[in-house]
Amino acid sequence: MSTLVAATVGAAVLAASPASGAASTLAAAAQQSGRYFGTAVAANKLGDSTYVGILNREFDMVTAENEMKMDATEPNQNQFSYGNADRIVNQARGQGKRIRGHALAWHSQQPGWMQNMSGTALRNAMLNHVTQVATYYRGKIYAWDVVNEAFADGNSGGRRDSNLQRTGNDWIEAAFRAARAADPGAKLCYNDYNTDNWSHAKTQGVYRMVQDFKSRGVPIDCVGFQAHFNSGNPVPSNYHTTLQNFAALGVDVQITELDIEGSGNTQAQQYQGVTQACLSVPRCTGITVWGIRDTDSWRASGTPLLFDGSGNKKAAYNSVLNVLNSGTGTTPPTTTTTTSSNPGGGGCTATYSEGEKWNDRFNGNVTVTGTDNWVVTVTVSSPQRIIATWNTSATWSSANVMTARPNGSGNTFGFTIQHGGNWNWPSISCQAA
Ligand code: G2I
Repeated sequence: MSTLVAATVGAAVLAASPASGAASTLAAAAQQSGRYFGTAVAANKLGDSTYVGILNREFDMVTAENEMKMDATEPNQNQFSYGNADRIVNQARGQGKRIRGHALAWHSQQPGWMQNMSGTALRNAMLNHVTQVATYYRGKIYAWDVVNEAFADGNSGGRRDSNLQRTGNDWIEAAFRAARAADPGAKLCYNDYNTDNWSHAKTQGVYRMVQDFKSRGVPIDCVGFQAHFNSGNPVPSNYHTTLQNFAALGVDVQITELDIEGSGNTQAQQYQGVTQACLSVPRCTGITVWGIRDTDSWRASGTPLLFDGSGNKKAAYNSVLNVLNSGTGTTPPTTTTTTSSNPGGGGCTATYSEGEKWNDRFNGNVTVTGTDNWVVTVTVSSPQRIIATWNTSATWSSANVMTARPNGSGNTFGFTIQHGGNWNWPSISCQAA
């Protein structure tokens, strides 16, 4: 396997300190392109002032390293326990940080009572867990890892055997539907490791599942790439391709558990490559590292993180910060724009922007520039239906295709889409009339 060694690595990127005027923290630097920079946090370290100092200064997204897992949140069936998870959530929210929820359903870290279950009883217990935990944290979670690590390693490209898998192949989509119903505002992610190399069977297997989910309207919004790297499993040279191909399915992609064993410039270059890969994909919305100091890591002996055991910034820190500050980041969309011009001259641009979301429906708005006399075509995909409009006069040429014209309210109009589980944005085009 070839490792990623960017041709552009040079003194500027690995300089000891950021250029003047550039952002001086990971979060501020990531925010310049609309992204976040997060870390995993352990509740039992929140009394460590060095740890909390770095956390508060550098990161704007937090993942509970273990405290939201099934064994932690439901130690006895139907008895939920949120103390340690809440400590992390409250600390993060108190500092204005967002939360990635990790993880609702997983073959590992199951409480003992669940490990011994099977069949319908296990399926129902899993769905109840997803519903209860996602409901408890409703409105507080940016994105949930709904299902974690469900694909097999090796060359099969298929599912991992587990008690959950043996409840039926549809257990993953059932978990996603339950999560959507419980917290419609959270992005719902599938999260896995060894899915970074585009040519690996496991990557392809996950890709086919996401493609299938999107085509059938199963509610999935994002794919998490854990990104645990070491010399035996280096950053692949085709990482950008992997992220871009998943994003092209209509999902956000996120680096969710990044750590890279090593030291010095070799490690810094690998971190640089991962950061560049994310910045080059508009729908790569953020990066999370799996811990703060090397000594906080689950792989502490591999010194895989951005701060040393004393909390000092490593070369890898500076390389990540400088890439984030380089101004090369594409911007994640909350809007999409189409421009068209008429053969005889005149044209217009229509910009779609996301509105509010509910369990069963979401709003969208379109703003037209270039003319006051426009015709905008809004096409939704099955089973979606437009059930309300405002600030426009609308006609339908088929159930999926709406034609919108000005009604004297200006050049911004909106609509509500009943989505039937399909959260894709409509496609829009405008004509100057
Ligand atoms: O294994 C690395 C990560 C792989 N992807 C999913 C992540 O959830 C996973 O995180 C690790 C944590 O970093 C470890 O901290 O998950 C492990 C468990 O699967 C965590 O290890 C556990 C130990 O197994 C327990 O013995 C220990 O009590 O950490 C617990 C708290 O330190």
